[in-house]
This record gives sequence, C-alpha cells and structure tokens, in this order.
Amino acid sequence: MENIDYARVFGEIADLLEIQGANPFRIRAYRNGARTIETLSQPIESLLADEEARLEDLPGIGKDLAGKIRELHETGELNFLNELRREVPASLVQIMHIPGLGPKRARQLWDGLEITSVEELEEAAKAGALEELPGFGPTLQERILKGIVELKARAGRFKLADADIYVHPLLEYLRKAGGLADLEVAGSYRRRCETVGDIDILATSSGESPLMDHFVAYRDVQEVLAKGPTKSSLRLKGGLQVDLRLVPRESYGAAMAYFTGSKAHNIVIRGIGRERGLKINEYGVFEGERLVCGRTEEEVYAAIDLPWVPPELREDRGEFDAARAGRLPESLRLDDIRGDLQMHTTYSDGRQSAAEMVEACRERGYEYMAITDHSPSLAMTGIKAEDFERQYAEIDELQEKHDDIRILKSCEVDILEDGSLDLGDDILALMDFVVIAVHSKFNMSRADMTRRITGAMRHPKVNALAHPTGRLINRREPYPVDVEELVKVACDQGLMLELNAQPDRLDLRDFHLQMAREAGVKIVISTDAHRAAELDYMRYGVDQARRGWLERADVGNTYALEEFLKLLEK
Ligand code: DGT
Ligand code: CA
Ligand code: CA
Ligand code: ZN
Repeated sequence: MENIDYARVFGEIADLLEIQGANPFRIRAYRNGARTIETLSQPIESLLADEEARLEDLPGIGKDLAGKIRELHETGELNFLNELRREVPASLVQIMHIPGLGPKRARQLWDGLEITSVEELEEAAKAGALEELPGFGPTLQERILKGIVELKARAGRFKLADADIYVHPLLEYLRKAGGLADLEVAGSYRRRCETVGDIDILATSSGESPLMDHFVAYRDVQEVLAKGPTKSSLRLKGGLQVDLRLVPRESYGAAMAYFTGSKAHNIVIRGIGRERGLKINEYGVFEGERLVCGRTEEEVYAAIDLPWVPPELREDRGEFDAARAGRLPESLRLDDIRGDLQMHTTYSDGRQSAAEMVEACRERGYEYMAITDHSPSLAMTGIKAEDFERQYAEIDELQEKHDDIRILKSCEVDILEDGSLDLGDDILALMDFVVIAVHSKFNMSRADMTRRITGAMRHPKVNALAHPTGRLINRREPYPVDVEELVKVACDQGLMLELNAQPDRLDLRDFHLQMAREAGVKIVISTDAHRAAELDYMRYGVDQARRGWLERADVGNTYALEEFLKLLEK
C-alpha cells in the first residue's frame, strides 16, 4: 500500500464517523492523520520496515492510528473500517460531499427518506420529495441537483498531484524494461492540467523491447484493459487508467505532438498543415505519401513555420497568434521563485513551528518568506489575539539568527461578512505583508460577495488576496464572485492576487491568471503550506502559472527581496 491508500482509509473513516455524528475531536484526529500521511516525504512502508522509526513520532499519529496503520499493513484491511461500512452505507459519503449537503444533512436524508445513493437522491430531488425534511427548501433542492450534475461530470478525474503519486513510480519501473530509447508522458498530464482523465505514455525502442510484457506485469495493476505490441492500457489500483504506446522512432515527435494535445490545439495544427498541402497526424508530417518529418516536435512545428509551443499553452487560447508574432511567453521556472508568502504554523492550524518553517524555507534557498497564520475569527484554527506579540517577538529572534532569509511578519486575515477585516489597524500596523481571504459565509449572491471582497481589498494595509475564488477541486465549487472586478480593483489598489499552489486549490485558475497578467496585476504564488513538506507544492503553482501564461516579471515572488518590498509600497 502507498501512503495515499493509508490516507484514503483515514479520510473514509473520518467521513463515516461524521455521518454517524461522532465526537468532533475524534473525527479531526483521523483527518489530521490522513493529512500527515498524504504529505509524508517517505513511504509509510519503509517506516514500518525500519526498526528504529516510530510511527507514533509522526505529527498527528498517536498510538491508536499507528496501530491501525500496522493492521492495514499486515492484513490489508481494517476491522474498524469494515464495521463502520456495515453501519453506514458508503454512498452516503458521496452524498455528503455534494455542495449544499454535509454529514448532518446526509444523515437526515438517510433517516428521513432512506436515501442511500446519489441516484435515489436525484430522483427524490426531482420529484420535490426532499421538502418533507426540515431545512430542505426549493433553493437547496436546486443546489443539490446542480451538485449532482457536477459530481457526475468530474467522476474519475484525478488531481494532478494525486496522479503524480502513481506516475512517478510507474515511470521508474518502466525505464527498467530495457531496450528503450524514449519514455515520456503526453496528454493532459504533460500540459500540466489541474486534473487528468488518464495518463498517456509514449515510448520508442532501440531494438526489441519487452516493454508491453513488463508494463502489464507492474505490481499495482488492477486490470489489464488491452494488450498489444504497440498499445496497451490498464487500470492501476486506485483507479487511474494508463495508456502506453510504443511508436517508431521517426514518428516520436509527431506522436508526442498528437498525444499531448489538446484536441483543440491539434485541430488547428492539422488545419494549418492542410492549407499548406501537408497531412499532419501521429505518424508524421506528410506531403502526399512522402514522410517529410516527425522525429521531433520542433520539426513538426517548423513544418508549418511555427516555433515550438510549450505544452502548457496548447489549448487554442491564443498560442497560435502569439507564436506567429514571436510573442510566446517565456515559461516561468521553479528556480525563479525566491520566496513563499503563505504558510501556517502551530500558532494556527499548521503542524510545525515557526522555527521549523524558517529552516525549511532556508533549505529551499528562499530569500524571503511570510508566516501567515489564520486570524482569530476562525475560532477553531485561528491564532489567538494575545499571541501576535509572542509570535512577532519569536520572528524577531529567528531573524536575529539568520541573515540569509527575510522573515516577513504577516497574517492571513479573514474577510468578514461585511467586507471588514478581522483585525484592527493597530495589529495590522505591525505587519510587513498583509494577506486577506474569505473562509466562511460562502453562500452570498455574486454581487454581495464581490462587494465584500473588493471592500476588504481597498483597506490601505492589504497586500494580497489569497485563494480568490475559494474553490476546492473535485470538492467545492468557487463561491460566486466577479473575478474580473477583483482584477480591476487589484490593479487600482496595487494589490497582488494569489495563485494558491495547494493541489486541490490551484486558485486562481489558468484563464484568470491570463486575465490578471493582461491587466498588469502581479501574482504571488504561495503554497499555503500547513507543514514543511507542503512547501514543495510550489511546483504545482509554477505549472499552473505557466498555463496562465505568466512570465517571471508577472510573479511578485520572483523579485529579489528589495524589489519585492517595493511592490508592497502603495
Ligand atoms: P484527459 O485524459 O481527459 O485529461 O485529456 P487528454 O488531453 O490527455 O486527452 P486523451 O487522453 O483523451 O487524449 C490524449 C491526446 O490525444 C489529446 O490531448 C489529443 C489527442 N487526441 C485524442 N483524441 C483525439 C481526436 O479525436 N482528435 C485529435 N485531433 N486529437 C485527439
Ligand atoms: Ca489523457
Ligand atoms: Ca488517453
Ligand atoms: Zn486560507
């Protein structure tokens, strides 16, 4: 079992307990455990094999969870989970994740109407039968129906970071097949889309290769869907589908271009080819029957007088005009990033101390960082008002010790329902960098929500708006908000907008980033790390930034410290 499998088990337990109405502390313990495991840099299995290592030393893993991990490892299942599953229908978990519902309402549906599946829920909502239940008015019913449509639409898509958990070990395994010349992932994965439907791998061989036999013998195969000499498909344990193609070496570039897509991008390529009397497909570029080229992607683009286009831009969203005009953006790189401007510590809901986060940022070679614990109104997780002084004194001390990194005093200040900030000007005055964000009361009209956020953005101390739309990929739709208006106000106020790099946020989205860039608004890419290992989510932020056409100059945290601080002046 991989870490993600252990994490899923604890996540499922937490969901089931929540539907049962169990003690919130107990539920949180499982959620924390899941989070710890999911972001662990080392496989749990290797910890289990190591006599010295103690699971109990991991943050959030007590004796109880450690015992469950061992049971899972030894028996492949968990008695406790099996019992829970007998008590609560599993599909209620799916129901509870529909926007507008939650564990309590899922329970109501079950108790009151004996609804245990999404299909039953859809039927009941369409028939207006939910109105019997207290609190289930017509608005909620409509929302539920919309949520079901979304649920069906996204079923089966993996977040990019989740796909990575499977893709990296698989590639490493495939490289051992022998006789291979090339091996690369194409498709939406190569375009670094925020979610992927399946994984498309291309290979070439330098002679005979046992690649396909090797592929289907992979230890994590759940089901072989097809096997042939040039194409095989399988489903991995965990559900991800992988297509593997072995292509001729002289076609590799053409195949790479074709299978990288997107489909919309390919259609334009083929059209331009046709205008010039060329046939372009996955085997190459042809004039009549004659193969003109196809060995590299560059050749394919050059055949239609275009420069090579970075995969992240291949969406038919303006890349052809830009390529013709020689104005393709110069892709941002991970090592352009000089600081991380959103992270949490044990003062709020982070798992590590300020000192540990500083150390982790120094290890990553950053020039600056901001510690942005939640503000006090988030009752369960926020920093306590009386702790600011203590934290800032601690930052001063840490700063004394380290002259290679600037530690900015900050806070992720909650935007209250009326658009005011959760902290007074006296405390804000102590900060070097002020980030604001919405964390509650999502259920407002678009106009009200936009007014609420832009009102807060106009506060003179504010520097950045975090996760501007609040969406959680595969889990929560964005709250209704006019992003164009946020961009406009950011521009007027000299504010930065955040690209939150958490793999389930990636908020702003790629097309929003493009919009911000065109308006001249700076983006700050932050990981919102809740533990040191999550600082590595920066790469997903950079991927998303590339999809949003951002160049170095568009991203605030690529600037050297002094210039970055100048960006904060109004
Ligand atoms: P996904 O898997 O849904 O996240 O998205 P993709 O883009 O990886 O799509 P996939 O796996 O269906 O196909 C991989 C690429 O192959 C796709 O990006 C473009 C190319 N392709 C697939 N079907 C067609 C097609 O009917 N026409 C064209 N022009 N290209 C196609
Ligand atoms: Ca794909
Ligand atoms: Ca595919
Ligand atoms: Zn936040």
